[in-house]
Amino acid sequence: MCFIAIVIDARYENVNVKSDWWETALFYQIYPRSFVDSDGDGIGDINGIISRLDYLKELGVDATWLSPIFKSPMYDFGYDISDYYTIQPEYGSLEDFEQLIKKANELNIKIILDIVPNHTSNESEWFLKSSNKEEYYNNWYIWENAHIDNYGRRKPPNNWVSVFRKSAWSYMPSRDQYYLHQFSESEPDLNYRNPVVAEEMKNIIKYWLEKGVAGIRLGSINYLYETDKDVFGGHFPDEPLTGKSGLGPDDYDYLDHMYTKDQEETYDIVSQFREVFDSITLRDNFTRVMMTVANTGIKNAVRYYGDSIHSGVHIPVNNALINEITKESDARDIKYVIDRWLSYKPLGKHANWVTGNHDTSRVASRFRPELVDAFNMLVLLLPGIAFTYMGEEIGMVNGFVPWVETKDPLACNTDDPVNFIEVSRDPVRTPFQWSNGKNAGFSTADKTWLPVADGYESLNLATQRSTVRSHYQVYRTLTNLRKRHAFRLGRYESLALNNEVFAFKRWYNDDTYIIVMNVGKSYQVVNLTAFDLIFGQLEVEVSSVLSSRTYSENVLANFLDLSADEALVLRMQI
Ligand SMILES: *[C@@H]1O[C@H](CO)[C@@H](O)[C@H](O)[C@H]1NC(C)=O
Ligand SMILES: *[C@@H]1O[C@H](CO)[C@@H](O)[C@H](O)[C@H]1NC(C)=O
Ligand SMILES: CC(=O)N[C@H]1CO[C@H](CO)[C@@H](O)[C@@H]1O
Ligand SMILES: [Ca+2]
Ligand SMILES: [Ca+2]
Repeated sequence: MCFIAIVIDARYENVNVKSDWWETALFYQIYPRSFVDSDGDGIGDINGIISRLDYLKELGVDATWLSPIFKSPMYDFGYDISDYYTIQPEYGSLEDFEQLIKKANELNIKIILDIVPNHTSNESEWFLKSSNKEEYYNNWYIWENAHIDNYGRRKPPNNWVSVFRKSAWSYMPSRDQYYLHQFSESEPDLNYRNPVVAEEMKNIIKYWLEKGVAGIRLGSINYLYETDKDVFGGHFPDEPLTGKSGLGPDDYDYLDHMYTKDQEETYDIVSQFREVFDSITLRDNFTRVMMTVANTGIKNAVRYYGDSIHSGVHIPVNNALINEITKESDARDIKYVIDRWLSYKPLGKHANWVTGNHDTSRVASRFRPELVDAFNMLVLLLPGIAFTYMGEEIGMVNGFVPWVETKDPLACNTDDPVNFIEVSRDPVRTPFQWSNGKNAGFSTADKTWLPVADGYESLNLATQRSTVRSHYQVYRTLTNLRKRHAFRLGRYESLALNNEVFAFKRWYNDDTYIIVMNVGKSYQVVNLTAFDLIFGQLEVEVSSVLSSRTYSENVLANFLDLSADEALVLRMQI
């Protein structure tokens, strides 16, 4: 539902602006398995989340999205759903979930669910019935006959490779056919060319929206369709090779995925799903937010905002800071990647920023622990919507999970006890570090599902809460600052002041801020008067943990020296 922004008074203190709840919201991602374990079985759960809602409130988050909590055999830790209408028993019951919504509502925190539309679990009833060719379910998945080679041997139908490596096809004896799985073998792709499947997914979305969730995240949306095989005489064609060096036929990047990603039909099904959100939004006069994730080129990515033909989604998750900013990136790269999203995004739509999730090396490990505050400043103070993956507010680092304890199917698929570490997602899923107590305060169990990361004795919430200067304190100050008009509604301008120093300006009427971050490893001196109307002195609002500067100290606009990794939020003196 659209609300029109009405600016009544020019002075920022008195401005009365209506914007819908999600347009500048802060979304906090909880990976439920690793957040809080309430019953001592070593696995996080819903009652655990309920017990820490006050923490989310204190942090200043508006909404939390939960990685999947539905029934699952957990080969891919919940992204392989076997029953979309049931909560995974080890996480709790439907009553527990209803309690979560109720308690969250009391604190005005919104709950968002993560529903996986591309595939089910291989142990879902739908798949088992389809495997047995039960009439109604026969056509719910992508079944293909084997390719019989010159020696009469049974081979997969074509060369398609799964995102998790190796053939995207697995053989099912009961049908004497192969099924397609773009991800793990335990995640057979649904067949969206069967209208019944699309209808069922709409029912699932409706079911959870009716339960009171404020929105739903639909991941891997650009994998929903494969090419139409009827166009190719009834056979799915091979994908062409990318020619990238150092790769073999088991590697995902070996092929150019022109037939298995970003198909035109995706945008139509997205607008059909959107109608479900809109009908409930309209009825209740409360916007239910649709988020999608598509790791794809920028032009495809922004198509999810919608166009004149298709209504799009509220939040097409922008993974650019995850996928394109690396240890090697400098200030110019950061500016470029941010500008690109803002340039391609349709005018009047809302940007969003993400630096972490349950699949991505943590900021402290991907870059340096010293840059944690700088990246939190980026995410929280850039224009639009912000996402934080749990633990980034205290600068958690990747844990160490040895081969024998490795759980992630992506890592197990490497069959490589040495190099698995390069792809394993377990290190970013280790338990939240609440305190220096047993299992970092996550659980009373003797063994937790993944080991707690080393160093939790000093890196934990309790310690950071009781310290004056900590990532947590910086984060809280930023979430408060974020409520000001300059950040919620203000304009944006950015500069790479030199190769190492990225800075941006946010302003609303006469309230003006400069956020400046030295992402390099050496001392730098910059001149902020390169920004229009920045001069004289600025006051420090927030400084990174290792900065020598403190709140309300003044700095000179035309001569600002920054130590390596130093990041500041400065306010222009009026
Ligand atoms: C589902 O897939 C997993 C992982 O590949 C496998 O271990 C399991 O046996 C499969 N289940 C069925 C019912 O085929
Ligand atoms: C809908 O909700 C908005 C914001 O909560 C409120 O301002 C508006 O008056 C409501 N409209 C109707 C028709 O109830
Ligand atoms: C970011 C995200 O949602 N990643 C998930 C995408 O889907 C695969 C397959 O289900 C999961 O393994 C990822 O965790
Ligand atoms: Ca538990
Ligand atoms: Ca698919």
